[in-house]
Amino acid sequence: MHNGTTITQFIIEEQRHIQGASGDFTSLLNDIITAIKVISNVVNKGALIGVMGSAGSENVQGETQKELDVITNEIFIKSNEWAGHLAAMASEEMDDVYPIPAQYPRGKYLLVFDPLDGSSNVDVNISVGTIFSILRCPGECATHPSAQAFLQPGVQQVCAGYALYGSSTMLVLTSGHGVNGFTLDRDIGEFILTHPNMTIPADTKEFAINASNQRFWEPPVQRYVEEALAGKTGPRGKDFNMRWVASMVAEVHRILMRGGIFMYPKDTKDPAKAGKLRLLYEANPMSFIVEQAGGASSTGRERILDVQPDGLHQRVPVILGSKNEVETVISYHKD
Ligand code: P6P
Repeated sequence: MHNGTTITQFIIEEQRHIQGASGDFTSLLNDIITAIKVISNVVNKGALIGVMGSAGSENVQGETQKELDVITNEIFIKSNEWAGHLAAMASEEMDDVYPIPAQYPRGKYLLVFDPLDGSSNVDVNISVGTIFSILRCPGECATHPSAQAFLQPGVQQVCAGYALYGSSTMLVLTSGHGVNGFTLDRDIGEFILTHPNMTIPADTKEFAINASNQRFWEPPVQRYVEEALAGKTGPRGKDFNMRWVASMVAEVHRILMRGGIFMYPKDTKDPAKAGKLRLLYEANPMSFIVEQAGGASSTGRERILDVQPDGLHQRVPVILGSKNEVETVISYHKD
Protein backbone atom coordinates (compact mmCIF):
# COMPACT_ATOMS: atom_id res chain seq x y z
CA MET A 1 0.00 0.00 0.00
CA HIS A 2 1.07 3.63 -0.11
CA ASN A 3 0.73 6.79 1.94
CA GLY A 4 -0.81 8.60 -1.02
CA THR A 5 2.14 10.84 -1.84
CA THR A 6 1.57 12.02 -5.38
CA ILE A 7 4.46 12.45 -7.80
CA THR A 8 3.75 16.18 -7.98
CA GLN A 9 4.25 16.58 -4.24
CA PHE A 10 7.33 14.38 -4.39
CA ILE A 11 8.92 16.35 -7.24
CA ILE A 12 8.39 19.70 -5.52
CA GLU A 13 10.15 18.34 -2.44
CA GLU A 14 12.84 16.78 -4.65
CA GLN A 15 13.39 20.05 -6.54
CA ARG A 16 14.73 21.61 -3.37
CA HIS A 17 17.81 19.33 -3.72
CA ILE A 18 18.59 20.51 -7.24
CA GLN A 19 21.10 23.35 -7.33
CA GLY A 20 19.60 26.32 -9.16
CA ALA A 21 16.32 24.52 -9.86
CA SER A 22 13.38 26.88 -10.11
CA GLY A 23 9.81 25.80 -10.81
CA ASP A 24 11.15 24.99 -14.29
CA PHE A 25 12.32 21.53 -13.28
CA THR A 26 9.01 20.60 -11.64
CA SER A 27 7.02 21.92 -14.56
CA LEU A 28 9.24 20.15 -17.10
CA LEU A 29 8.88 16.84 -15.26
CA ASN A 30 5.13 17.31 -15.12
CA ASP A 31 5.02 17.75 -18.91
CA ILE A 32 7.07 14.56 -19.32
CA ILE A 33 4.71 12.76 -16.95
CA THR A 34 1.72 13.93 -18.98
CA ALA A 35 3.30 12.45 -22.12
CA ILE A 36 3.86 9.17 -20.26
CA LYS A 37 0.21 9.03 -19.16
CA VAL A 38 -0.93 9.57 -22.75
CA ILE A 39 1.48 6.90 -24.04
CA SER A 40 0.29 4.48 -21.34
CA ASN A 41 -3.28 5.00 -22.51
CA VAL A 42 -2.40 4.40 -26.18
CA VAL A 43 -0.19 1.35 -25.48
CA ASN A 44 -2.79 -0.20 -23.19
CA LYS A 45 -5.45 0.07 -25.89
CA GLY A 46 -3.20 -2.01 -28.17
CA ALA A 47 -4.94 -3.61 -31.10
CA LEU A 48 -8.23 -1.92 -30.20
CA ILE A 49 -7.07 1.27 -31.90
CA GLY A 50 -5.22 -0.46 -34.71
CA VAL A 51 -1.81 1.15 -34.22
CA MET A 52 0.12 -2.09 -34.13
CA GLY A 53 2.47 -3.11 -36.87
CA SER A 54 4.96 -1.27 -39.01
CA ALA A 55 4.80 2.40 -39.90
CA GLY A 56 6.42 1.54 -43.22
CA SER A 57 9.42 3.75 -42.39
CA GLU A 58 12.91 3.31 -40.94
CA ASN A 59 14.60 5.28 -38.17
CA VAL A 60 18.18 6.52 -38.18
CA GLN A 61 19.20 3.15 -36.77
CA GLY A 62 17.91 1.51 -39.93
CA GLU A 63 15.24 -0.21 -37.82
CA THR A 64 11.69 -0.50 -39.13
CA GLN A 65 9.58 1.94 -37.15
CA LYS A 66 6.41 0.67 -35.56
CA GLU A 67 3.44 2.98 -35.90
CA LEU A 68 3.58 3.35 -32.14
CA ASP A 69 7.23 4.48 -32.31
CA VAL A 70 6.15 7.40 -34.47
CA ILE A 71 2.98 8.14 -32.48
CA THR A 72 4.73 8.08 -29.09
CA ASN A 73 7.55 10.27 -30.41
CA GLU A 74 4.94 12.80 -31.49
CA ILE A 75 3.26 12.63 -28.07
CA PHE A 76 6.57 13.48 -26.39
CA ILE A 77 7.23 16.37 -28.74
CA LYS A 78 3.76 17.91 -28.38
CA SER A 79 3.77 17.59 -24.61
CA ASN A 80 7.19 19.17 -24.12
CA GLU A 81 7.79 21.73 -26.88
CA TRP A 82 5.54 24.60 -25.75
CA ALA A 83 6.25 25.35 -22.07
CA GLY A 84 9.60 27.16 -22.34
CA HIS A 85 11.72 24.74 -20.26
CA LEU A 86 13.67 23.19 -23.14
CA ALA A 87 16.10 24.45 -25.75
CA ALA A 88 15.82 21.27 -27.82
CA MET A 89 14.96 17.58 -27.83
CA ALA A 90 16.54 14.47 -29.31
CA SER A 91 15.04 11.02 -29.76
CA GLU A 92 15.81 7.54 -31.02
CA GLU A 93 13.09 8.15 -33.60
CA MET A 94 14.51 11.39 -35.03
CA ASP A 95 17.72 11.64 -37.08
CA ASP A 96 18.63 15.10 -35.84
CA VAL A 97 18.02 17.49 -32.94
CA TYR A 98 14.49 18.89 -32.66
CA PRO A 99 14.89 22.63 -31.86
CA ILE A 100 12.00 24.25 -30.01
CA PRO A 101 9.82 25.98 -32.66
CA ALA A 102 10.24 29.75 -32.91
CA GLN A 103 6.71 30.47 -31.62
CA TYR A 104 7.61 28.98 -28.22
CA PRO A 105 10.04 30.30 -25.57
CA ARG A 106 13.26 28.34 -25.04
CA GLY A 107 14.56 27.14 -21.69
CA LYS A 108 17.67 25.85 -19.99
CA TYR A 109 17.21 22.09 -20.32
CA LEU A 110 17.66 19.47 -23.02
CA LEU A 111 15.45 16.37 -23.20
CA VAL A 112 16.58 13.17 -24.88
CA PHE A 113 14.37 10.10 -25.00
CA ASP A 114 13.46 6.72 -26.41
CA PRO A 115 9.68 7.09 -26.60
CA LEU A 116 8.89 3.39 -26.86
CA ASP A 117 11.79 1.10 -26.03
CA GLY A 118 11.30 -2.53 -26.93
CA SER A 119 8.54 -1.59 -29.33
CA SER A 120 8.90 -4.86 -31.26
CA ASN A 121 7.25 -6.41 -28.18
CA VAL A 122 4.08 -4.35 -28.52
CA ASP A 123 2.53 -6.64 -31.14
CA VAL A 124 2.97 -9.65 -28.84
CA ASN A 125 1.80 -7.79 -25.70
CA ILE A 126 5.07 -7.96 -23.80
CA SER A 127 5.93 -4.98 -21.56
CA VAL A 128 7.51 -1.96 -23.25
CA GLY A 129 8.72 1.32 -21.84
CA THR A 130 9.81 4.92 -22.29
CA ILE A 131 13.28 6.11 -21.26
CA PHE A 132 14.23 9.78 -20.82
CA SER A 133 17.15 11.90 -19.69
CA ILE A 134 17.33 15.60 -18.81
CA LEU A 135 20.54 17.56 -19.38
CA ARG A 136 21.38 21.20 -18.74
CA CYS A 137 21.78 23.30 -21.85
CA PRO A 138 25.44 24.38 -21.97
CA GLY A 139 26.09 28.08 -22.64
CA GLU A 140 25.03 29.15 -26.11
CA CYS A 141 22.72 26.25 -26.86
CA ALA A 142 19.54 28.13 -25.84
CA THR A 143 19.70 30.03 -29.13
CA HIS A 144 21.32 27.53 -31.46
CA PRO A 145 20.92 24.04 -29.97
CA SER A 146 23.07 21.60 -31.90
CA ALA A 147 23.71 17.89 -31.53
CA GLN A 148 26.97 18.95 -29.87
CA ALA A 149 25.01 20.38 -26.91
CA PHE A 150 23.69 16.88 -26.16
CA LEU A 151 27.10 15.22 -26.24
CA GLN A 152 27.65 15.37 -22.47
CA PRO A 153 28.91 12.43 -20.39
CA GLY A 154 26.14 10.73 -18.41
CA VAL A 155 27.44 12.16 -15.13
CA GLN A 156 26.03 15.50 -16.31
CA GLN A 157 22.43 14.30 -16.27
CA VAL A 158 20.06 16.33 -14.07
CA CYS A 159 17.38 13.67 -14.04
CA ALA A 160 16.67 10.30 -15.64
CA GLY A 161 13.63 8.08 -15.63
CA TYR A 162 11.72 5.31 -17.26
CA ALA A 163 8.08 4.38 -17.60
CA LEU A 164 7.19 0.68 -17.72
CA TYR A 165 3.88 -0.15 -19.44
CA GLY A 166 3.38 -3.51 -17.80
CA SER A 167 0.66 -5.13 -15.71
CA SER A 168 0.67 -1.72 -14.05
CA THR A 169 2.16 1.48 -15.43
CA MET A 170 5.13 2.54 -13.32
CA LEU A 171 7.45 5.53 -13.42
CA VAL A 172 10.92 5.27 -11.87
CA LEU A 173 12.95 8.43 -11.39
CA THR A 174 16.23 9.77 -10.08
CA SER A 175 17.63 13.28 -9.90
CA GLY A 176 20.75 12.25 -8.05
CA HIS A 177 19.26 11.60 -4.61
CA GLY A 178 18.26 7.96 -4.82
CA VAL A 179 15.65 6.19 -6.94
CA ASN A 180 11.89 6.28 -6.40
CA GLY A 181 9.08 4.35 -8.08
CA PHE A 182 5.52 5.48 -8.70
CA THR A 183 2.47 3.54 -9.85
CA LEU A 184 -0.24 5.10 -12.03
CA ASP A 185 -3.61 5.17 -10.26
CA ARG A 186 -5.89 5.31 -13.29
CA ASP A 187 -8.89 6.21 -11.13
CA ILE A 188 -7.36 9.60 -10.34
CA GLY A 189 -4.87 9.82 -13.25
CA GLU A 190 -1.96 10.40 -10.90
CA PHE A 191 1.30 8.58 -10.18
CA ILE A 192 1.50 7.57 -6.50
CA LEU A 193 4.77 6.89 -4.62
CA THR A 194 4.74 3.09 -4.12
CA HIS A 195 8.47 2.20 -4.18
CA PRO A 196 10.48 4.76 -2.18
CA ASN A 197 14.29 4.52 -2.17
CA MET A 198 14.70 1.55 -4.54
CA THR A 199 17.99 -0.32 -4.09
CA ILE A 200 19.64 -3.16 -6.04
CA PRO A 201 21.04 -6.11 -4.02
CA ALA A 202 24.83 -6.23 -4.47
CA ASP A 203 24.78 -9.96 -5.31
CA THR A 204 22.59 -11.97 -7.64
CA LYS A 205 22.05 -15.37 -9.23
CA GLU A 206 20.15 -14.10 -12.27
CA PHE A 207 21.69 -12.94 -15.54
CA ALA A 208 20.03 -11.50 -18.65
CA ILE A 209 21.62 -11.73 -22.09
CA ASN A 210 20.49 -12.65 -25.61
CA ALA A 211 22.19 -16.07 -25.72
CA SER A 212 21.63 -16.38 -29.49
CA ASN A 213 24.61 -14.03 -29.90
CA GLN A 214 26.91 -16.30 -27.85
CA ARG A 215 29.29 -17.08 -30.71
CA PHE A 216 29.91 -13.34 -31.25
CA TRP A 217 30.75 -12.41 -27.65
CA GLU A 218 34.22 -11.36 -26.52
CA PRO A 219 36.12 -13.84 -24.26
CA PRO A 220 35.35 -12.12 -20.89
CA VAL A 221 31.58 -12.39 -21.52
CA GLN A 222 31.95 -15.95 -22.84
CA ARG A 223 33.77 -16.84 -19.61
CA TYR A 224 31.23 -15.15 -17.35
CA VAL A 225 28.23 -16.88 -18.94
CA GLU A 226 29.98 -20.27 -19.13
CA GLU A 227 30.75 -20.07 -15.41
CA ALA A 228 27.17 -19.06 -14.61
CA LEU A 229 25.87 -22.03 -16.64
CA ALA A 230 28.32 -24.36 -14.84
CA GLY A 231 26.39 -23.56 -11.66
CA LYS A 232 27.15 -25.20 -8.28
CA THR A 233 29.78 -27.56 -9.68
CA GLY A 234 31.57 -24.73 -11.52
CA PRO A 235 33.92 -21.95 -10.37
CA ARG A 236 31.04 -19.76 -9.13
CA GLY A 237 29.80 -22.48 -6.76
CA LYS A 238 26.16 -21.47 -7.19
CA ASP A 239 23.38 -22.10 -9.68
CA PHE A 240 22.16 -19.16 -11.80
CA ASN A 241 18.83 -18.36 -13.44
CA MET A 242 18.48 -16.62 -16.82
CA ARG A 243 15.98 -14.11 -18.20
CA TRP A 244 15.71 -12.29 -21.56
CA VAL A 245 12.62 -10.16 -22.20
CA ALA A 246 14.13 -8.14 -25.11
CA SER A 247 12.76 -5.02 -23.44
CA MET A 248 15.48 -3.14 -21.59
CA VAL A 249 13.04 -1.24 -19.37
CA ALA A 250 11.47 -4.50 -18.15
CA GLU A 251 14.91 -6.03 -17.48
CA VAL A 252 16.20 -2.99 -15.59
CA HIS A 253 13.01 -2.79 -13.53
CA ARG A 254 13.32 -6.46 -12.56
CA ILE A 255 16.92 -5.79 -11.51
CA LEU A 256 15.86 -2.80 -9.39
CA MET A 257 13.22 -4.99 -7.73
CA ARG A 258 15.25 -8.17 -7.07
CA GLY A 259 18.81 -7.76 -8.37
CA GLY A 260 20.42 -9.29 -11.44
CA ILE A 261 22.87 -8.46 -14.21
CA PHE A 262 21.84 -7.30 -17.70
CA MET A 263 24.32 -7.53 -20.55
CA TYR A 264 24.15 -6.34 -24.13
CA PRO A 265 27.90 -6.61 -24.71
CA LYS A 266 30.06 -5.63 -27.62
CA ASP A 267 29.98 -8.47 -30.10
CA THR A 268 31.61 -9.28 -33.42
CA LYS A 269 28.24 -9.75 -35.18
CA ASP A 270 28.63 -6.27 -36.70
CA PRO A 271 32.17 -5.01 -36.00
CA ALA A 272 31.06 -1.50 -37.02
CA LYS A 273 28.74 -1.41 -34.00
CA ALA A 274 30.18 -0.95 -30.49
CA GLY A 275 27.08 -2.68 -29.07
CA LYS A 276 23.34 -2.52 -29.72
CA LEU A 277 22.08 -0.08 -27.09
CA ARG A 278 22.29 3.67 -27.55
CA LEU A 279 24.30 5.74 -25.11
CA LEU A 280 22.31 8.97 -24.81
CA TYR A 281 18.77 7.66 -24.41
CA GLU A 282 19.16 4.07 -23.19
CA ALA A 283 22.51 3.39 -21.50
CA ASN A 284 23.04 6.78 -19.78
CA PRO A 285 19.61 7.24 -18.17
CA MET A 286 19.49 3.59 -17.10
CA SER A 287 23.05 3.78 -15.75
CA PHE A 288 22.23 6.89 -13.71
CA ILE A 289 19.23 5.07 -12.19
CA VAL A 290 21.17 1.85 -11.57
CA GLU A 291 24.09 3.64 -9.88
CA GLN A 292 21.73 5.73 -7.75
CA ALA A 293 20.13 2.46 -6.63
CA GLY A 294 23.54 1.12 -5.52
CA GLY A 295 24.27 -0.89 -8.66
CA ALA A 296 27.02 -0.51 -11.28
CA SER A 297 27.03 0.06 -15.05
CA SER A 298 29.99 -0.42 -17.35
CA THR A 299 30.93 -1.03 -20.96
CA GLY A 300 33.18 -3.73 -19.50
CA ARG A 301 36.13 -1.40 -19.92
CA GLU A 302 34.83 1.90 -18.49
CA ARG A 303 32.02 3.35 -16.39
CA ILE A 304 29.20 4.18 -18.80
CA LEU A 305 28.45 7.52 -17.12
CA ASP A 306 32.02 8.63 -17.89
CA VAL A 307 31.84 7.91 -21.62
CA GLN A 308 32.28 11.09 -23.70
CA PRO A 309 29.58 10.82 -26.39
CA ASP A 310 30.62 11.44 -29.98
CA GLY A 311 27.21 11.22 -31.62
CA LEU A 312 23.47 11.48 -30.82
CA HIS A 313 22.87 7.83 -31.72
CA GLN A 314 26.13 6.34 -30.57
CA ARG A 315 25.95 2.74 -29.34
CA VAL A 316 27.81 1.26 -26.36
CA PRO A 317 28.19 -2.15 -24.77
CA VAL A 318 26.09 -2.35 -21.57
CA ILE A 319 26.80 -4.46 -18.48
CA LEU A 320 24.68 -3.25 -15.57
CA GLY A 321 23.03 -4.37 -12.35
CA SER A 322 24.11 -5.90 -9.04
CA LYS A 323 27.39 -4.23 -8.16
CA ASN A 324 29.43 -7.31 -7.22
CA GLU A 325 28.38 -9.19 -10.35
CA VAL A 326 29.17 -6.27 -12.68
CA GLU A 327 32.56 -5.97 -11.02
CA THR A 328 33.19 -9.67 -11.70
CA VAL A 329 32.58 -9.12 -15.42
CA ILE A 330 34.79 -6.00 -15.38
CA SER A 331 37.58 -8.02 -13.72
CA TYR A 332 37.34 -10.60 -16.53
CA HIS A 333 37.83 -7.80 -19.07
CA LYS A 334 41.04 -6.87 -17.23
CA ASP A 335 42.43 -10.42 -17.22
P1 P6P B 1 17.50 -8.20 -29.12
C1 P6P B 1 14.78 -3.19 -27.76
O1 P6P B 1 14.79 -3.12 -29.16
C2 P6P B 1 16.20 -3.02 -27.27
O2 P6P B 1 16.69 -1.77 -27.68
C3 P6P B 1 16.25 -3.15 -25.76
O3 P6P B 1 15.10 -2.69 -25.13
C4 P6P B 1 16.43 -4.65 -25.56
O4 P6P B 1 17.13 -4.95 -24.38
C5 P6P B 1 17.24 -5.06 -26.79
O5 P6P B 1 17.01 -4.06 -27.80
C6 P6P B 1 16.79 -6.42 -27.31
O6 P6P B 1 17.68 -6.76 -28.36
O7 P6P B 1 18.74 -8.28 -29.99
O8 P6P B 1 17.46 -9.28 -28.06
O9 P6P B 1 16.21 -8.09 -29.89
